Amino acid sequence: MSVVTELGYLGLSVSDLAAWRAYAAEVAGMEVVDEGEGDRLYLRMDLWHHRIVLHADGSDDLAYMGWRVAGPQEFAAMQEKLSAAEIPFTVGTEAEARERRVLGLLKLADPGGNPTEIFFGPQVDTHKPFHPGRPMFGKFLTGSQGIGHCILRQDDVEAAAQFYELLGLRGSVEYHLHLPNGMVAQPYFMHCNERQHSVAFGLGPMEKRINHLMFEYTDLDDLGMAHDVVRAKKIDVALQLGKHANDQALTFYCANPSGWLWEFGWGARQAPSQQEYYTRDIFGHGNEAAGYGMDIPLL
Ligand code: MBD
Ligand code: FE
Repeated sequence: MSVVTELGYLGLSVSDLAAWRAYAAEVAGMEVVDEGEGDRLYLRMDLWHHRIVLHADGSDDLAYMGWRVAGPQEFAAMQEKLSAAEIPFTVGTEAEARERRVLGLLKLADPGGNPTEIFFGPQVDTHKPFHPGRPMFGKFLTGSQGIGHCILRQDDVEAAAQFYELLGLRGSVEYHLHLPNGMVAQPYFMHCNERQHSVAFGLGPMEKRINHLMFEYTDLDDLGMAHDVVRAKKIDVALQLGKHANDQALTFYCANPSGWLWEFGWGARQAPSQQEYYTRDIFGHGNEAAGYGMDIPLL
């Protein structure tokens, strides 16, 4: 049995690399690494070589998601599982693995068409202390919980759930949200480690592949500092500070330079062992800037 253990890395397509460099460092506090390639920047959140690659290729969307398996045996077993399920994939060449700074990877697409990679053996630069892009009180919460979570476009929620179950994630609908138009939004959340969810979908039609990336600070004061910077720079806030019912994280959502959202968070609880659903959040998360696909009534 081979299962993915974390959402390990992300590739983002961007049009304005300079704006992204400033945003990642000065707003979020990530470490920007420029290896002089010209077409990309690396974002560090911990001791890994990188957690995010910004590819300056002109589109402003998710480029790929990297899901980790433990090692070479699990990587081989995952290939067998995908083949048995008749899900097409290609095994990355040595050059492709080197480009991602991993020992091995395969490439496929999820049912929503989102480019997906499964890898093992990330390059971890234990000799190079994490150096935040701005002063930080604490760290990014990664480790066995991975980078954070993504909300993705999926036209067929059932197919998406089946695909991510095959990869080894678990979950179901966690909210029934009554929309002004009389419909009930039923977003679906899935996890593969202590992080309450690593991927979610089912929020309706979306323009981009990704609605948001959520990442988490270990220290509440870093969330507060990020919030101050976002307000001082007058960056669009789509959802105000509030606490979700499912992961119980204190978060807010603001626009990134590609026009989709980053959800800044702190204090999430771990996934309960049995399924629950909610009809609203604990507090906050009021709608502010419209048009980011998060105009949903969480309260
Ligand atoms: C989340 O992280 C989220 O983005 C939404 C919409 C609801 C609950 C938790
Ligand atoms: Fe979220």
